[in-house]
Amino acid sequence: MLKLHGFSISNYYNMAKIALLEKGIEFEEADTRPSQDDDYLSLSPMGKVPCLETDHGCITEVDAIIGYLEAIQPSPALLPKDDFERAKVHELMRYLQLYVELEARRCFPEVFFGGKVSDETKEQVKESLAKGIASVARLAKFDPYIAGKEFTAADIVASQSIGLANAVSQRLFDRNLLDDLPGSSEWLTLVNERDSVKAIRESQRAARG
Ligand SMILES: N[C@@H](CCC(=O)N[C@@H](CS)C(=O)NCC(=O)O)C(=O)O
Repeated sequence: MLKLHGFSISNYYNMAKIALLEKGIEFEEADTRPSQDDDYLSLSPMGKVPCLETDHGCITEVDAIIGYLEAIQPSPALLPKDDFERAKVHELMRYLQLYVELEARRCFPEVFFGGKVSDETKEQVKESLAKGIASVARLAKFDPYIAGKEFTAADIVASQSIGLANAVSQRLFDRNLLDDLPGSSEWLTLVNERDSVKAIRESQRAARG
């Protein structure tokens, strides 16, 4: 059986878990923290989570994990069959991760972990986040899903990255990113109603106690 390594507060872990739940694939969870121990590095070369253990070996990186799940269980699809539409979903996933999530992440130490981030970093993140969100706004359709008529892997990534980026933006820059993404509030409501996303929230609640 597939085994997903990670922990319920990790948004990347939750992206992989939502994909498994959406597809109805049986899997077990291993409560695993990121680690630089040799044992874990032999499973996940950067020591990050998620890591999906299969009968053939391990897969890391959310895009690769979702691609694998799509290949072993095509239905329900999380990627469009049409080549162009599928590329557009991958494009959105990259934009969300590189230009929104990773930029916001630079401020996580202050927003989530009680640390401090320099004013210079904050200024840079404020600017790059605005640029990143504007690029997502140009790509997003919210019709009603982020890439169009169907729920896709881009909705999964967006649902687990925009909220965290917005927490950074609201806390440090007093700016609601959803205001810069027309249609996103309705989309978020729709995505939050899915059983897979509800299950994630439930396990997060349980983990926080
Ligand atoms: N690009 C990776 C990102 C995974 C990631 O950054 N996971 C975080 C937890 S949310 C992690 O393991 N951080 C520990 C580290 O960066 O060493 C993916 O798509 O899976």
